[in-house]
Amino acid sequence: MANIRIDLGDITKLQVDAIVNAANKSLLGGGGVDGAIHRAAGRQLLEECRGLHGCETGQAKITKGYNLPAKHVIHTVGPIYSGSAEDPVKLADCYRNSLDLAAENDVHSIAFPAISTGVYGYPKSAACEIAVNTVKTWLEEHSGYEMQVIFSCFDARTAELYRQNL
Ligand code: AR6
Repeated sequence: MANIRIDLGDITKLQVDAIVNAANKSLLGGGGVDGAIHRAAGRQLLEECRGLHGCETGQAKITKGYNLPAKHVIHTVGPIYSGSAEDPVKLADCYRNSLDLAAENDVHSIAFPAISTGVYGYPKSAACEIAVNTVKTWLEEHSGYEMQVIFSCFDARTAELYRQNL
């Protein structure tokens, strides 16, 4: 699809309307991509996040990007992988709810990390397939809305998995 691309590198460097954070329910920072986003955005991001009072798994909340090149951060909470039937449902919810929130906020370019595939242990290949299918479906259902989607991959193996699924 013309409006989807893969970027190999650090999501915090991307100049887009919104980057998505793979956060935890507290929304108060952590390791992985969450830590990198908070470090790059600065203290003000944490202050705004305190006012959001957390987020449920599969849901999404939006803040400003502060010192990031991205205008906004969309914080979503992926499922902690357990092998249950809920996992793929919640992971798909993350992508769909982030895109809905993006569109409500006039976001026309958005970058996603591979949600849940780090600390939360979701098998990369399965997670990648869900990410691609959910994003493609959303774009098809919102074909009148201009949206560029970037899959931000921190390592070459993840980028290759996206390439295969696209
Ligand atoms: N840019 C793009 N992708 C990245 C970056 C980066 N700078 N850093 C890591 N990744 P993870 P999760 C990739 O663990 O599994 C946090 O502590 C990484 O290689 O960041 O959803 C939160 O606070 C992996 O493929 O998120 C939560 O507690 C992907 O991002 C918990 O981790 C997601 O890895 C969330 O775990």
